[in-house]
Amino acid sequence: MIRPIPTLSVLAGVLAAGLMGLPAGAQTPAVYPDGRGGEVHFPLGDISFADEVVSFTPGDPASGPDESIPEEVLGPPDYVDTVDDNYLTLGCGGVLELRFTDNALVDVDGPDLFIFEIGPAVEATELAISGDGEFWVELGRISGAVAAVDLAGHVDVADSFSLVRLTDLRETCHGQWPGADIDAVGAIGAGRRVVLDSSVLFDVDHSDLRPEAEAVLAELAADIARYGNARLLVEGHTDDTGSDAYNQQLSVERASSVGEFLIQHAGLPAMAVEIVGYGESRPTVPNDSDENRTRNRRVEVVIVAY
Ligand SMILES: [Ca+2]
Ligand SMILES: [Ca+2]
Ligand SMILES: [Ca+2]
Repeated sequence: MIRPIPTLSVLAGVLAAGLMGLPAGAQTPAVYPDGRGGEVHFPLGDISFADEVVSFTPGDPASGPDESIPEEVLGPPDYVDTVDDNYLTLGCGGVLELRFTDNALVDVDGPDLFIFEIGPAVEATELAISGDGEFWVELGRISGAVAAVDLAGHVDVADSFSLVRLTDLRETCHGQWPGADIDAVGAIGAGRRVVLDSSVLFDVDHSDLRPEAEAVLAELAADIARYGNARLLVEGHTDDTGSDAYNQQLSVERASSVGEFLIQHAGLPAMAVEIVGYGESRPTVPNDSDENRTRNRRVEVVIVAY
């Protein structure tokens, strides 16, 4: 279920396309009906929404098979009326875990996470978010008419999150649709996530940029400059070879090299760039082959426009 990381050549192609007149950063704000007569604005448009189902544990009782397909929650809201099946019924106590891949959930001014729930009222659902799948930040519950959640007070400005977990709180356990009915999950507070392959950026065990890296990063910097006001999270990651402490240090130094280059070339003030080293703590895939370790050695840049 894990989407392959774009290779740098693909990325370079995307960035080149960005320079040829596409909207800056492929960022197209859009407004979506909230299902209750109102609208919700998403600065990143369609990429704002959840991209992958990590797991789904139906509740007990569960709903019928047509309402128990977790992939119906992915992408923008598409529920039209009660006869379509474009939503997931969690079932009583059901648990759904979702991943953002092309975007990252961050704290911006105002609400950051929006749950598109269908039906007459938002049924009580507990929300949690995570960056690594192990440490979860509990955001509390949504219920009544409230479907938006603000991360402020729960997270740090340098944090980004890729995982969201919804747990039905067993308040509606009867009828055809037991538990919460979810159409879509979107990040209002979001940044575009760009993944850079460390083997292109750096020589083994080094943190100074290779000449080949500078050409790619210059294109990324030009792309970022088109946003106008933006802040960046630059996140370094390693594989699991070597000690935790060594990998932590290497990941910080590599993220710093990328961050300093982008500050110089994207015209951003230094305070707009947060450097974070995650060491080996957030692998994209299990560190069980050379190929997977290569994928885990990366620097991710989250671009948050404001
Ligand atoms: Ca997405
Ligand atoms: Ca917020
Ligand atoms: Ca849907």
